[in-house]
Amino acid sequence: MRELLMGDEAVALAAVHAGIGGAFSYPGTPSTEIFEYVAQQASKGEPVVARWSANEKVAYEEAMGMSYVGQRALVSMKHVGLNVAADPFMSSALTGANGGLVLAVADDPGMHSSQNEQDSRFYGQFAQIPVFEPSNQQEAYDLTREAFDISERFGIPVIVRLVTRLAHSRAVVATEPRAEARSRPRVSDWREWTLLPVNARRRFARLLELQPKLGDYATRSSYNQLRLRGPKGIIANGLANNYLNEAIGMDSDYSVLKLCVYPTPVPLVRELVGHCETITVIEEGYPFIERQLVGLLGVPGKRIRGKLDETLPLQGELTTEIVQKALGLPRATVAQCLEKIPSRPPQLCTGCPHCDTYSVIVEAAGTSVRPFFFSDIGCYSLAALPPYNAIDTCVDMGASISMAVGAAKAGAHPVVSTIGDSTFIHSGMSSLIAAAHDDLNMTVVILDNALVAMTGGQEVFATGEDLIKIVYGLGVPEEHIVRLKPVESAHEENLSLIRREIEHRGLSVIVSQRACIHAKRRAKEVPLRAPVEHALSG
Ligand SMILES: Cc1ncc(C[n+]2csc(CCOP(=O)(O)OP(=O)(O)O)c2C)c(N)n1
Ligand code: SF4
Repeated sequence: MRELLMGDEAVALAAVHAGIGGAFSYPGTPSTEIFEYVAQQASKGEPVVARWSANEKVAYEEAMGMSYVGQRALVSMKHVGLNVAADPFMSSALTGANGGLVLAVADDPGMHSSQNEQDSRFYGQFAQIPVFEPSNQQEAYDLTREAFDISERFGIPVIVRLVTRLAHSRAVVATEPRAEARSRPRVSDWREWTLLPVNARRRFARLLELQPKLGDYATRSSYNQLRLRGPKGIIANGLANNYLNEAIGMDSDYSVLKLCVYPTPVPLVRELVGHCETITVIEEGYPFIERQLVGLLGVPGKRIRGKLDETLPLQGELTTEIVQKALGLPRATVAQCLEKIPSRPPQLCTGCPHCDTYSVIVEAAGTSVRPFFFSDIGCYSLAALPPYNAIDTCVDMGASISMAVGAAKAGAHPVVSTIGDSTFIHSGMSSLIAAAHDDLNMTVVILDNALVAMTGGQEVFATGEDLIKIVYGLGVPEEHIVRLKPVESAHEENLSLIRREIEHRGLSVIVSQRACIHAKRRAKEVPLRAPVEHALSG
């Protein structure tokens, strides 16, 4: 079969065709569509479980559980999600995998919709497991299928790393017939998955013993391709190969190593370096290969060019034009035209409930003492901009409450934290327990818009009275759990209510309850598609 697929969809379909029992994820651009495509396949009758998880750590552990009992599992997330899942991820390299366990992680160079840039290849190296990095949608499909086989062959998890341009662009993909879903026998030795130090030492030794085999596998992989021609050498990773091919064409005299499977295939790198006088390393992401190549002292007699000597920029996405410039080739004119397009600042939708909530917070806060406004990641982060200017911090999911705890403990007042419902469930709840336990002098506003709006409107685990019950269950005094309806007609009432709770010398939680204006439309759509995609963070 041939299908027109986004990179994300190619990964999802490959996983379904590889016979996964389930897919687990927490939304985040540019990875969201991986899970949504699996969910779409499940709704068409594929025997696959697809359920959003409360956060990425939970998603990873759910996938581990499925692998442990012998079924194949896919877990997907955006790059910063892997920071949240890092704890089980790192230990899963020791437990290993039973049913194939594949982590699809989507990096966002250029920060199109993220709070930072990071390169997940380092996580693969850190955990000492294979990383597959497709250069196009066909490879996204093929390599994901191979990832499940390799995971089972070596008994370890495998990372499939995508980047935004690949995740969100489409190409025709030739697919293979679906494999029969097979369950592997249960793990017979309890010591494999029980990482008491005595077992963990043994499992770590096993992981170290695997390394030469993994290196050998990567060197032989047909996805790593070495083409020896002239004395000018190039190493390009994953998607960067597209920019390179566009810049130099297929018949150029450059010697090229196309790198898509890690651990780094050292013999191939050595062969290229031995053959060439200069090596230009073109990487989408950090200078990961380049650093390995240069080390502390460089390669005697060879010139290594790349991000470290500023031949290519250290920050942002690559483009064909950047690659052309790095190689001293004439620059295409397309980029010059694109540079002239004015940027459009993101905005909250007209009629958004967050607008009413923030206008009342700003008015209640007054002008004499500006509160310390701690906030979080979601559509509501846009309240950092005029006319609200009501956000002083936005760092990582869940940080608003924990940072407010730190500020309250330092004696600051007023301290106001704003957090969305999904972010609260993701990682705000655990911080609120401490605030409630010590009855800290701070005000938390939970923006309950009944869905995960910023990433396209996925469902939340708790909204309305269910959310109130969670807040109560975490120990917040009932008399300081306040419901607020963010509508213009209730403005005066809301104003006195927020003023009262900010003045209260203890913890208050105000739950602002009104659905996102896209909620009804979203409820009708299966599978879910994004009503808005903000350029701020997702
Ligand atoms: C660790 C991590 N995972 C996922 C994301 C992507 N992301 C950004 S905001 C957000 C949730 C926003 O939902 P909510 O808190 O309900 O606010 P809303 O957008 O609905 O206002 C997600 C999943 C992220 N930035 N960081
Ligand atoms: S998508 Fe919903 S929550 Fe986000 S800005 Fe628009 S109305 Fe507000």
